Amino acid sequence: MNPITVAYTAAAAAFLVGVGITAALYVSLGTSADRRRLAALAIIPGFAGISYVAMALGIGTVTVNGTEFVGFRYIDWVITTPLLVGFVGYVAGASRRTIAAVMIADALMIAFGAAGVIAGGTTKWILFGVSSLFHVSLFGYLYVVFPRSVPDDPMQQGLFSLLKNHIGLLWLAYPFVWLMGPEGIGFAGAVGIALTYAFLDVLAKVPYVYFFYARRQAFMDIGTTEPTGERTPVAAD
Ligand code: RET
Repeated sequence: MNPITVAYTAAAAAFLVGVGITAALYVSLGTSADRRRLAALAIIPGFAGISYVAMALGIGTVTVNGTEFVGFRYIDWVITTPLLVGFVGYVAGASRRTIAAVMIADALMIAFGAAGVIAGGTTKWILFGVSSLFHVSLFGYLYVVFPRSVPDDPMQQGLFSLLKNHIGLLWLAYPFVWLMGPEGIGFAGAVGIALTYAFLDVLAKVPYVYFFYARRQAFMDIGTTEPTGERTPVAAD
């Protein structure tokens, strides 16, 4: 069996675990006001899983300018990475406007990266540069803009800082992988790059949704469910 197909199939299975985690989160949120919005987290591993199945089957993969363009990789990223950064903004209590702005900047980063693979010659490097500028802007949102609005709730602060650093570290790898692969300077081949992306994508998404599950208390409105009247004392033993 082709190693790329094996890696993509394994990744698709890992994303299924991610979907399971988002389902568990949904169930455990009960009557929380955040429940409906957080249901959209399921799209992150869900869409990635579908994309990996398509990639394993070779759907959407074409050769352009002598380089393989894995269409579903970029379709997956353009849908799911805005959600990854958008939800960090949501946890940070950012305004709808700010969340929309970060999601658009992210989608443009992916779109310019994809265009860079398709374009050849000097244009490729210009597009890579533009995509990288959007990448840098994301770090500005994560480390400068979002921290300003985080509510005074330790659970929410903890989740925000976890997500921020998870993205801040892992996403740095992507432009380097792109640069090293056949779409860039070609130090690494198609198999190495495919395995690396599969590994990075699983790490970027499955732990991400798990962090929401592990810190779900941040969405549980504990303050309002606290009994307000007299407590019935529990029999002492
Ligand atoms: C590209 C190439 C051009 C320059 C830059 C890139 C950045 C991509 C990133 C992708 C993140 C993907 C994730 C996927 C999860 O499944 C498009 C590779 C800056 C940051 C987190």
